[in-house]
Amino acid sequence: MVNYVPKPEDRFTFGLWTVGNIGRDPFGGPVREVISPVDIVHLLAEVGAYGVNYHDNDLIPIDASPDEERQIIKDFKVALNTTGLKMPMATTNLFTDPIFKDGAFTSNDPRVRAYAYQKVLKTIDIGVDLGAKVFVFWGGREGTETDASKNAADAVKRYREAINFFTEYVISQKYDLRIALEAKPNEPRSDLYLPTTGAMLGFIATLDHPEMVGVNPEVAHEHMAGLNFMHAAAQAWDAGKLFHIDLNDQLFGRYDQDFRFGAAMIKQNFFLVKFLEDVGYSGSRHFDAHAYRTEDYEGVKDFARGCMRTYLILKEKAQRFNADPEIQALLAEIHADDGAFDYLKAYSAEGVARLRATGFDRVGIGRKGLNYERLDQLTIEVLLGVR
Ligand code: GCO
Ligand code: MN
Ligand code: MN
Repeated sequence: MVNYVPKPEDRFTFGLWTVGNIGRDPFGGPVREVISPVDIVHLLAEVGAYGVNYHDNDLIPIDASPDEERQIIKDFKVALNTTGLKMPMATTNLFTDPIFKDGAFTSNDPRVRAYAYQKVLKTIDIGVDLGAKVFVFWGGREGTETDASKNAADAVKRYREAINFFTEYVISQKYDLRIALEAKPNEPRSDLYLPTTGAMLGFIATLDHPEMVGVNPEVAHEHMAGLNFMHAAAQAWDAGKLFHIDLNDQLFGRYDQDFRFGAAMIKQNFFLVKFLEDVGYSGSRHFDAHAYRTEDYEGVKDFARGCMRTYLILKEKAQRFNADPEIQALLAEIHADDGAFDYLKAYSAEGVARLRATGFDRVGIGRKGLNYERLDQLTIEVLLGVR
């Protein structure tokens, strides 16, 4: 811990597409050469990651022949076995190929929707074979530029039919696989459907097998919408739906930055790590980010090591916060509760009568200072390393 060395129990994972990102952006071409999935696995092992996740086409080119596909999977398995890396999550690329330019499950064209289903079924089979326990759906192109093109309620209906189809498939195959839905407000479409983790949680409740479906919230995506990511993760946790998490960083209101974890908004990320550690989240801590475009592959390793190291530093800061006597004394005061109103935790007619008969010192309670300035300053001092 003192050296912030990643351990298997930290469950730090990276996508093939993260450290394998070649630095293309809308204004410029690649700045790094493509490296093979096998090389990526070795790079991740070198920096101390626990696992690697993938999209079907990060591993197998969309037009690979069956022979090529078999060879690629074989080589990948050898790399996993040699390095001991796990492959806990798989996902389908339903956004890069031009066929998906108007979405996959929400496309107006039934052929596109059917092709997307076919692609997902295949990725589920291969993913399970490689060891995946979580299957992520990120609807990269499920959205619009013009709402003249689609009915937004139909789009949600189509998305629901798709997820219901896949949960039935997983059940029929007796796979040990859970589904995690990832929200994003925009980019690459002008507006994406089901734009926030909260929207996803509402949607899950309408599915045929809600128990098999949770969320994969991403720091950057809630930040793009100007939302408090930790609150979204906490709501998902409360609902028993935090199946996976995409860690990275991002300033509010910007393009999809996908920065190194902790690179931009350290205080938010501190409260996130503290939350995950306090509640005992035990799933993958997946870094869905990529190195700055300025970097070569040594810089990519710095990036990957930095994600994990910052997480572990923030974890230690959370322990420090939890052990700080002054902070804990303030919290004890703030959270004081003598149980006098426990009768309101469940409704009863008797409770209502009792409540009606109770007098409150409204002015006195409203006048009392809460010491949150002091508490926040102490938090900042823990973060800045002076406590
Ligand atoms: C993004 C998304 C993706 C997904 C990935 C796995 O903004 O590009 O976060 O990286 O997480 O497709 O579903
Ligand atoms: Mn993202
Ligand atoms: Mn993501």
